[in-house]
Amino acid sequence: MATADEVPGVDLGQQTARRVARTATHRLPAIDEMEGGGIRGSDDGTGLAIAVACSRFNGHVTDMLLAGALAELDRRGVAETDRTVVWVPGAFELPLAAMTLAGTRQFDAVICLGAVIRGETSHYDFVAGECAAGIQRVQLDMRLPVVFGVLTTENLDQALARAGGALGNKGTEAAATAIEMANLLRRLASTAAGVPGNADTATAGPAGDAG
Ligand code: INI
Repeated sequence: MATADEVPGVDLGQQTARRVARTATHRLPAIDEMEGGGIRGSDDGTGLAIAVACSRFNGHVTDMLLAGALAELDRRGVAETDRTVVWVPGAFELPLAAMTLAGTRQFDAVICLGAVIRGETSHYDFVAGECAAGIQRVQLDMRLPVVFGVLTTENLDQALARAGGALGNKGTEAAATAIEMANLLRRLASTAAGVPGNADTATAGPAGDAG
C-alpha cells in the first residue's frame, strides 16, 4: 500500500527520487543522489551567463548571500566575464530588476538575493509576498529561470544562520539552482518537439548549449 509520501499509479523509481528529495535537512540533494532517471539539468556552469540581482536592505546579510552565490558560480565554472551583479534598494524591487535583466535575453538565469526580516508591523508580509510573487511571475512570463534566493525570517539570527552560518547559505543554493535550471531548459529546448507548448523555447535564451 502507498505511504502518505507515495502517489498511487506513479512510477516507483520517481517515488524513490521523491523520498530522496525529502531528506530531513530539507536541503537540495546533490544531483547524483537522485534516482529514477528522467531529464535534468547538469550542475556544470561552463558557458552559462548568469545575472544576480541583490538587495541592499539588510546588507550585512545579503553581502553573505552574494558571496555564497558568487563562490558557487565560480566552483561550477561560470566565468567571471559571464556574470553580472546589480543592486536594488530592497527585496520589493527585485522583481523589476529581474524582469529587466531577463528582458535583455543575455542571461541563462537570474538569481535574486535578499533578506526580509519580520519587524513589528505587517510591512514584512507585503514585501516578502510581493517579492516572491513577482519573481515567480517574471520567470513564468519570461520563461527563464529566476531564482528566489530571498531569506524570509522571523529575526536576524535566523537570517544569519542561513547566510553562511550553521544552516548553510541560501545564496549558494540559489546559484546551484540557477545552473541546474538553465541547463534543464537548454536540454528541454533541444528536444522541444517533445515539450508541448514550448515550440519557441529554443530561441528564448542566449545561444549555445552547456547542458
Ligand atoms: N526590504 C528588504 O529587502 N528586507 C526587509 O526586511 C524590508 N523591511 O523589513 O522593510 C525591506 N523593505 C524595503 C522594501 O523592500 C522596499 O525597498 C521599499 O518599500 C521601497 O519600495
